[in-house]
Amino acid sequence: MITPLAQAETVLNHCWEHWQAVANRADLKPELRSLSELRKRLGSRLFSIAVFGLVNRGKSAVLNALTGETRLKVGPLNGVTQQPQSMLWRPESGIPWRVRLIDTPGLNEVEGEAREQLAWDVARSADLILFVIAADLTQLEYQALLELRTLHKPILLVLNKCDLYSAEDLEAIRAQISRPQLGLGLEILTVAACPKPVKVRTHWPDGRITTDWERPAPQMDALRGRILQILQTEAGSLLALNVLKRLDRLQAQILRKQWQHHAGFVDRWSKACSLAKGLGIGLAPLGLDLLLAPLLDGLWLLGLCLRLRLPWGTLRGALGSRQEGLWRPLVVNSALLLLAEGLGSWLWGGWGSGLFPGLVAGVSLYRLGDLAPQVLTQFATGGFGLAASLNALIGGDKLATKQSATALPVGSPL
Ligand SMILES: Nc1nc2c(ncn2[C@@H]2O[C@H](COP(=O)(O)OP(=O)(O)O)[C@@H](O)[C@H]2O)c(=O)[nH]1
Ligand SMILES: [Mg+2]
Repeated sequence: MITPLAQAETVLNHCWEHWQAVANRADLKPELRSLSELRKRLGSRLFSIAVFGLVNRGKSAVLNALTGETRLKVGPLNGVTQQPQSMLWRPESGIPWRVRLIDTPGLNEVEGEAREQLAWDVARSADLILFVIAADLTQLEYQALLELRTLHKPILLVLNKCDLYSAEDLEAIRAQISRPQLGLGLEILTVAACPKPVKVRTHWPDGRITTDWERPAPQMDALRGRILQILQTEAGSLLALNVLKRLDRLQAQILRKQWQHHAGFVDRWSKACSLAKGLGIGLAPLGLDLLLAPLLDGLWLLGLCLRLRLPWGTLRGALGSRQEGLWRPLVVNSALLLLAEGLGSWLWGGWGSGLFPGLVAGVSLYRLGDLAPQVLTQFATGGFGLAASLNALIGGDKLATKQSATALPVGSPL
């Protein structure tokens, strides 16, 4: 059976080869560079985990405790983590993945559009998101979670600082977060990344009693165990899903630039085809003109697809799709043409009978020009099997951790 990683690789390679023909275009350089990075990413066996949450929830502490090293600065003051920082973690022998852990500033510290964009970029690049909280959800945390969920990524909710709560309190917090009206359905993992120091009294043989403060060992088993399980069972699918989603965005960006770059051609071609259709139908005898109409429509669409280098299958998808396809306006155009034929011969007869349908056919094709780019782009974006692979991954049962971005509650039940 073909693995999701192999499937993603095939799609990515098709896409890469296809756009190589325009590799020397300056305006497409950033997208092609990103394509090449995605290819590297797919071959790297590097799994990316980003941590999000408000300030002081213990995000940096959680990552330190996961790796067992104090590599990130931890502190009670706001702004200890200023920029996203990443570190590599080799989880365990026997797991063929390296993990990139990405620490981020608190979401309530992120100010300004550029910083917010950076947070979104980190979230998009991650294969798995850890959202760290340290008590029941606040309104801000809930909103942030809803936004993150729109990325269609697996999110583990990490309830940190469990050393500060009794077992009953922890159960109550979990129940609060899991209540159905929040609609989150997230997996909650309870940890203590950096437990509060406790007083330890030592009774010495000579009768002395000393008191010291000692920090208990972190309690990370639940989170570490879950991450290792994901790495063993789902990492390939999650990486494939992430790469394909980013490819989807890249492809949409490339296509947007294609339409901009070829705007002049599209306009000239649409005008030329409309004129040809108008004249052809105006001059052709009845019967032949009805055959000519779909042929010229097809020629116009084919010309657009070839010039814009839209992937094969775009036209089939755009014409064949039941809902958003182009067949509906094309059928309307044909019906209009038939009507115009009838009206033309009834009103004017003879030579005049061809002019009216010719005019209607030309204008209706030109008007279709407003609709076609949008529909073609939509079907081209999912070309090379991208849409099918994404649907198989999102809709399939391969991902136990996947969360659907649909069915979110409207308004805030907090
Ligand atoms: N009691 C307790 N305090 C913690 C725990 N984890 C982190 N902290 C404290 O929370 C504060 C913020 O930690 P930090 O990792 O810098 O938070 P960040 O801003 O979310 O990255 C620090 O003073 C940590 O010592 C925990 O498990 N238990
Ligand atoms: Mg921090």
